[in-house]
Amino acid sequence: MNSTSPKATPSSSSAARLVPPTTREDLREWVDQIARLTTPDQIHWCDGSMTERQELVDVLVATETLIPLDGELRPNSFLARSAPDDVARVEGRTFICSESESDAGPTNNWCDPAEMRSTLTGLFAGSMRGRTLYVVPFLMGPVGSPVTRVGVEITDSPYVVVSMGTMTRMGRVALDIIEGGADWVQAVHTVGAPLGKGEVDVPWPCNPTKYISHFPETREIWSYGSAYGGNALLGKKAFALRIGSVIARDEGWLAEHMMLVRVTSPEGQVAHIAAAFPSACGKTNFAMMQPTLPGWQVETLGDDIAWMWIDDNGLLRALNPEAGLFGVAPGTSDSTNPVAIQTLWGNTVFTNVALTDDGDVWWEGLTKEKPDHLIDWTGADWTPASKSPAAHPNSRFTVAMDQCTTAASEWSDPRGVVVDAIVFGGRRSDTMPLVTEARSWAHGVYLGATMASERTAAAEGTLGELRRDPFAMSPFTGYNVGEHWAHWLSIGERLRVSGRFPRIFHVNWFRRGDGGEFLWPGFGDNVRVVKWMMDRIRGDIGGVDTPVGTLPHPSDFDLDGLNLSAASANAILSVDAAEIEVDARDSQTLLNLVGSTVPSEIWAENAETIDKCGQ
Ligand code: GTP
Ligand code: SPV
Ligand code: MN
Repeated sequence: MNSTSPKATPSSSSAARLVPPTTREDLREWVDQIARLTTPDQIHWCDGSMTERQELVDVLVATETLIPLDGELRPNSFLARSAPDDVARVEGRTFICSESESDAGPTNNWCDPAEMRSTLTGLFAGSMRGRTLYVVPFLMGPVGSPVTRVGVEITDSPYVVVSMGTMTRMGRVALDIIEGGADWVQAVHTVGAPLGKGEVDVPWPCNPTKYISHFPETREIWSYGSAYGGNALLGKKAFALRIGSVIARDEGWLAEHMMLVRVTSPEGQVAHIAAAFPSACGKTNFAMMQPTLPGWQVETLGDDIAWMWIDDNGLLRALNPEAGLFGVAPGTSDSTNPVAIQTLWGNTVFTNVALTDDGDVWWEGLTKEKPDHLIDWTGADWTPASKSPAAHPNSRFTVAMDQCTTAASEWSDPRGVVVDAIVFGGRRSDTMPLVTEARSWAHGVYLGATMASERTAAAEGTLGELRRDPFAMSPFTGYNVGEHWAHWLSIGERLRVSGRFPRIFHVNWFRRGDGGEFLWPGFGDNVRVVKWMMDRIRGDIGGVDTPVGTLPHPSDFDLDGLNLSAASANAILSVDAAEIEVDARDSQTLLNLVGSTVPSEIWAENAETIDKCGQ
């Protein structure tokens, strides 16, 4: 169908939007082409206004996709319950369709682009029947930044539109930039659930068949069958990381899975820290940290993605391209993350958490006492005697960054901030110490390349299984992982000009004792690690040279007031050379898999690590 068909005029207010609000023929032609393929009943060009958001929310409430929460307890907030088989990113169904298989590299699923196009054309044909096709123009990054990019997502899910309205700068603001001549990334999404005439919709339409496909050469994204998170909110992982990393490689900057904060010490020392942890491993918590040490302040700039570039003075700068938070709910509480709890006071969409009897939300870890009765994330009655969790382990909240009570005013500054420290970290029960500083930029790149973490519920897979997750980007690098490492090394070469290198650290909040308990209190006490980093950046203190880098000298590390046994402190603040050697040799499995694209510097760092273990 085409957008001017009379059948496509459901009401006067939507009709107004049938006239494409752009003079860009290429954009109109693309939307027409997708509409001809997917045959929606109508087309809605999103302007990003509050009126539009309200109209969409009304639609979502009518289809019971959004359940309004109690207006006093959680104003203007909603609960969404997904289909039980659409609860997280699907890495096994995520494809990088580069012309050549070697460009995707051995850690991505590759598919020949022609073959994928043919599969997708078959799946997308008629896929929006009975639905509205929404055209969602959006920006990744604030207006005016050198790295800001434009995307247009076509979707048939109003839940996705509302979420994109929170997670990105969506609507007119992006269309104006396209109008001004900007290129945009094409992102096409369908839930894959066409509606027959008179057929009543389900609250969470989706399809058991799922494809999250990326075409790096043509900068296109095609997503089929899921409405959940990174599978469907295509500005996030698909654009800002997978396609973003390809653009960044080509243009000489970095698109990374990192949170971004500004830390101020009691003496007024300021540092900007970017940290890459795998999914559900503590980025949001770090980004909103409430330091337990007096006088310290952490301000939030971003919680999931950082785009970084070298400015005219040779400094590495970073900004958060998103405008909202899509954070993990379970484990979030007044004691672990009070800032998140404050931020979620209202205007929030919760997905797959539990519903309380008074119309509020609950998840595991929110309160010490479990409520006597809940409706769980599947819609079933739940009591503390129930065997399964009330909230899905990957349940999430979607809320505007503006509402974050610790957001730094610069969070949307197009100039970004100068990065003083880069932190890598994983969830490791053993081996890796609480903190170590890399010996050099190349050693830091090696630590990032070989980092490992135990699997979480943020993606499918065996929970707790240790996997290498280079730069916390394993599911997100849109090109050959070995080239990603080489790209990081080349950024280091370019930083030589100014000599202003961010320091590189590796942290592990997740060491466990023999009984499986966490040895380190974590959360607000992580400021103690940050304090050590700031002392190192200032150059005031030395450290202990070990095979994994420089560890704190125990006398330089602030453990005052912590109830930490000497044995625990020793376990997390030292390394066992034999364990590090085992780990370094285990990393060789990944290096061998990556093969010819592994930079020689990375093998050299691996050899040096093993060498030092023998000394
Ligand atoms: P994505 O949004 O999936 O990319 O994840 P994220 O890295 O932002 O994850 P988040 O900060 O939401 O981490 C979620 C999980 O990590 C929760 O289970 C937290 O309780 C746990 N967590 C975060 N920080 C700490 C810490 O310092 N110590 C411990 N033990 N757990 C932590
Ligand atoms: C992650 O899994 O790293 C997330 C959530 O940040 S999602 O957007 O679903 O990818
Ligand atoms: Mn993430």
